[in-house]
Amino acid sequence: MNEADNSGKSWWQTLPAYLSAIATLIVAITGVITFIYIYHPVTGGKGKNRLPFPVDAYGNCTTPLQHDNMYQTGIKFQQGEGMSISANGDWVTSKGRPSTSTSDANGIERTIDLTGVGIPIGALVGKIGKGDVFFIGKKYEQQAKDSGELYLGYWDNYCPDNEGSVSVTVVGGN
Ligand SMILES: [Ca+2]
Repeated sequence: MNEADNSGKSWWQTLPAYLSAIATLIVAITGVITFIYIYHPVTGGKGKNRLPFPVDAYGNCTTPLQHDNMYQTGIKFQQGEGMSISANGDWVTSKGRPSTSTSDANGIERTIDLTGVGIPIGALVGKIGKGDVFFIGKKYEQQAKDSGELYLGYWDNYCPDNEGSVSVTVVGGN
């Protein structure tokens, strides 16, 4: 009799904890699904059927002093909005010295930073509206740092000897 009473009491005391745990689980699962929807490059996000942009090492060359030639995507982001950017292909920062100056969108080497702002030469960079230039590389999944149109460029300190382009896919924004 006492044992039955105890187990009954124990069950009722434990119930709120179970409900709380289930509620927490539901919230967590919803969060994961939302995250996947926003960031997943194929199943989620706006603009998933957009064609890639050809960003050119020469035509879209970008330096600390010159952002005027960045590729204008026409896609506008709101600060905090999820964005997914991926880039395929190789480009060259010094024609005639391809073995040492060819790279993918991650840049020649993470340590080669001739411009002094922490971004390697040869990297794909972005800028949103009037915000600062930021490193994108081959794969970038972040929330937008600023609001405005997304611009893309090739990061360098000397542009006339550049060659090649990468194909950039952008998911998110309007
Ligand atoms: Ca160059």
